[in-house]
Amino acid sequence: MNNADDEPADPNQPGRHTFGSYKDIVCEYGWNNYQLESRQNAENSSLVNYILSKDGKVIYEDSHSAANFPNGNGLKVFVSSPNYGAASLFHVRNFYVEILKDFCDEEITCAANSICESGNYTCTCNAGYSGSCENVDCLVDSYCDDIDECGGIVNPCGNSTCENTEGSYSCPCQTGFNHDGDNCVDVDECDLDSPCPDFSTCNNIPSTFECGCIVGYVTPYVNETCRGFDACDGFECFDEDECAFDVCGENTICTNSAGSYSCNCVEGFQLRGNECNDIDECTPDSGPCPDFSTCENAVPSFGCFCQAGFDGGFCIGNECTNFTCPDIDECASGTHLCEGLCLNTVGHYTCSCP
Ligand SMILES: [Ca+2]
Ligand SMILES: [Ca+2]
Ligand SMILES: [Ca+2]
Ligand SMILES: [Ca+2]
Repeated sequence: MNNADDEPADPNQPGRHTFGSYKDIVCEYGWNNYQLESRQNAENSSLVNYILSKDGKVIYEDSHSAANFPNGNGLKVFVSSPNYGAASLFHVRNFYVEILKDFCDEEITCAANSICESGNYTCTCNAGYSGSCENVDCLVDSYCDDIDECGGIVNPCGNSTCENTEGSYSCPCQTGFNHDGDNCVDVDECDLDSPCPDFSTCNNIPSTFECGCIVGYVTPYVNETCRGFDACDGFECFDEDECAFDVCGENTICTNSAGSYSCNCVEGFQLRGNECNDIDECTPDSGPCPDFSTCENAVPSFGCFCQAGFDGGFCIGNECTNFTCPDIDECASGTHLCEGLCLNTVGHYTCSCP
């Protein structure tokens, strides 16, 4: 059957084009990159069919086998002839080829998270997504799902945490670490923020930092140190009153000061080594005691005792300032034992006959 009277295939029109001497134009798709041409064989008058590229290059010629048709690349070849495969092209009547125009200009609805690629006639999943969308058929019931990059054996984040996100993933560092390229390195909070209060030191440690009072200062906190911003919020260091404790030892006076304290010996004691020992005021000689008295050391302090024949008695410590031991005039006081004349002397007296 010859359909020569049919409307000839216009290679510049969208359509479905039939090979051979039959033309079955159904305008559905675009005619864009290829042309169809039928030429008569000079020897036997048979028709030879060609698919030509736009620049005239023969892509398909005189084939009885649809398997040789260049499916893909915008061509879809269909064979519906019951005589397909016969020797003569005349018997191959209902070959037709659909040539798609710009794929993405069609009313193409690609799956969510995919993009239409005109040159490949596909919808391709966006980066970070994968799914069933690999060819034209993907338009129906296709999908592009987020790739869980963190779910594989290899951690794309190296030594840091992998966090899957929609369409991508991230590699957040743990708290207290910052990115340095691909690595997570500890943040030196002490260097950046001075997060510790007065009278404390800041110690940077992996993932956090620690505040501790300097020597001489204490905190009312249960722990002597705090760790991290939350725990150190409100952390304070106060001067320690060391004198509230027996830090100086015996015979001392403790004096508290900001960040420290001092120990002094009480009066009558002096520091020897780390101890306050009694001062032996009577060494050397008689020490602070006046003439005609005997010095006796005591703990603390000392005493001056007037010798026999001298008045004044005794004094203890500070009482001995200006203390004297005056001679007793036994002759005048009548305490002498002379039967004759009495002659007073320093510290005693003498008797003589009248
Ligand atoms: Ca992801
Ligand atoms: Ca740190
Ligand atoms: Ca103190
Ligand atoms: Ca003494």
